[in-house]
Amino acid sequence: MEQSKDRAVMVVIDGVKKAGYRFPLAWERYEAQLPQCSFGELGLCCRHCLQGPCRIDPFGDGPQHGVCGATADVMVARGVARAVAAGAASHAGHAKHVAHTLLRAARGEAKDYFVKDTAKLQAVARKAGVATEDKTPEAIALEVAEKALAEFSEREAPLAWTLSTLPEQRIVIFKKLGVLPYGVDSAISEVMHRTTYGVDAEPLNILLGAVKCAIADYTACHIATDLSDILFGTPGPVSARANLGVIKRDAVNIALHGHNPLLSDIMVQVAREPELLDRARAAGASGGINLVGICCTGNEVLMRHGVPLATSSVSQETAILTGAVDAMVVDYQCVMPSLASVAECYHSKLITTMPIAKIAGAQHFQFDEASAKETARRIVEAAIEAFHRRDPARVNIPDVSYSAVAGFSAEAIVGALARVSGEDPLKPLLDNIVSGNIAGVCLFAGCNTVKVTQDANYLAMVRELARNNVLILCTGCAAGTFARHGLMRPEATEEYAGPGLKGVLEAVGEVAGLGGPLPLVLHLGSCVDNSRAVDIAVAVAGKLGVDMDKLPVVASAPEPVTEKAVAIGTWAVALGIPTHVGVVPPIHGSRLVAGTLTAGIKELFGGYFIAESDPLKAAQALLAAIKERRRALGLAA
Ligand code: NFS
Ligand code: SF4
Repeated sequence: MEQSKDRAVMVVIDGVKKAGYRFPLAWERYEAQLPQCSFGELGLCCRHCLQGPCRIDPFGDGPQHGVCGATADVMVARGVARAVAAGAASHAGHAKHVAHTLLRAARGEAKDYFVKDTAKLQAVARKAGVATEDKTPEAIALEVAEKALAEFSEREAPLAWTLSTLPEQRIVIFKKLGVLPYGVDSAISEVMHRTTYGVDAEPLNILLGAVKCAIADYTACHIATDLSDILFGTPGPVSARANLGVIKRDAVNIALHGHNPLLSDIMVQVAREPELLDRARAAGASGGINLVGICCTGNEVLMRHGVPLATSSVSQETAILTGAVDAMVVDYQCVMPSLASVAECYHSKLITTMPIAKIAGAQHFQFDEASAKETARRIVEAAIEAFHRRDPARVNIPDVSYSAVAGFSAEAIVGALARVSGEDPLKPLLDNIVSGNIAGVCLFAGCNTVKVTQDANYLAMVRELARNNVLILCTGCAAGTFARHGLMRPEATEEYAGPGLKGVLEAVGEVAGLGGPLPLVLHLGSCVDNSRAVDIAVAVAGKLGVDMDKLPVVASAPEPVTEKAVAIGTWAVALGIPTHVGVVPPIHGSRLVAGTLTAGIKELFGGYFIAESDPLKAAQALLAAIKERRRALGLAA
């Protein structure tokens, strides 16, 4: 199988092959794993106690129960629930990290952080129920941070961020089904409890536990987005470039990889300091210091500072293989441990920064918010030092990069629409949905995987949906894909949008002063910023006076990898959204679980999973879901 549809990625892979270097990359390591274990693929393997591992024979000839008596249904449901819990734990860790930093900033204990966006602070305070009259921004921020942190442990009441960001009808459904979380961390912990040896053995009950945890995950994502905006600013449209061609031969290149803006935003601030720039130039880097982003932290700095995006998840190793990345700085999540060995073959430094995410072979610079800039400066110095050792003969930077317009936060979208229809900004969006110029909305989210030729599913699906006048939103590595392929440009609108959609994107782009149409896909940010998509959907639902499961809104993770993607997909379904996954998670060992997630769950929440590996069939399924909803709303389909 071809590794990637991304020309730049292929140039780099071919380059190292031709040069005779031997690096097994993710794709080769995957091949070495084949055939992967079918018990695992089906979800029919359990290791939750020391009597295991237990496996169930999918053909019915061998054992049908684990040692404790767990059935296939129980095993598969427990597997799904634990994946959701792990994903939620990641988002919760990220969100708490931001909340603690906001708290420390408000107390004056983290001098490099401060309230940057007071309007967002006010808005979030309102949501969180924090009074703001006669208070300084710091005093408000302190209370908001405390409120946020209080969302994590078990409380007596449902969570402020869940209640204040979702429609009332959804909350009623959640309450009725017992899936309204009373604490983010406690919901995660509850899944671990109920899926351990000898606890919950009712598969549908376990799945409801997974849904509850997924709603907690949504809440954590929203907190992460809100508090990051307070500290670093709410994104607005910004132009940048994307793909490996943004790495510069004549500059000290530092790749920012991972997730949290706490580190990467500070890196951006420090890399602009004249003293460090002088040192880079003195070292022979006439182009100064060039920061590039990878994965979600790349999205964070792309949408707030226009930092170019180098590449995304599955191709992260190729950044180092250009031979011109002097340092790659990582925090946590989606960072392949293999980066250490790839970096070792070059002059590149892999720098870890978080106490919970060290990598053998990497250099560790402990990051503490109290001394953030100091650490960031030391990292830049280390990169300059590595630049001295770069071997120009091994540099192979593909000449591929596209311009991209990013940073469409909910606020930015409403702001752009307000220029069309001041007093009632959502009206043009609604009018165009009603008239059918916009058939519906699809949010693309999630990763790139070795199991699909990188980007292939995204590209096939987005063209098909856009041609059919579906408005496209994107986050995470989905956004990375579209940016790397030039689909986040106005030119892509001209090329791929159906006539109705094109007209809308042109009209809004003109009025919003972009000097051309809005890009074909609207970049909402990182994976936690899927919460921004929810904000938009909730506002539209409110305006239409319906719950979210009535909206012609769908979601897709065509190339998912992580447990975070499983958590996000699950909450999207719980919020009433038909959600496609292009790599089928290990659920097919249980007809009951697979059937519930792809069909039965619709009766409870309105949303459901569409598991389809063929991108064109997937696009058709999403279009059918959009049409079904349009008809139910009495709109022409
Ligand atoms: Ni989302 Fe971001 Fe990318 Fe997937 Fe990983 S970077 S949090 S999980 S791989 S989209
Ligand atoms: Fe086997 Fe049950 Fe233990 Fe799982 S929990 S390993 S099925 S005995």
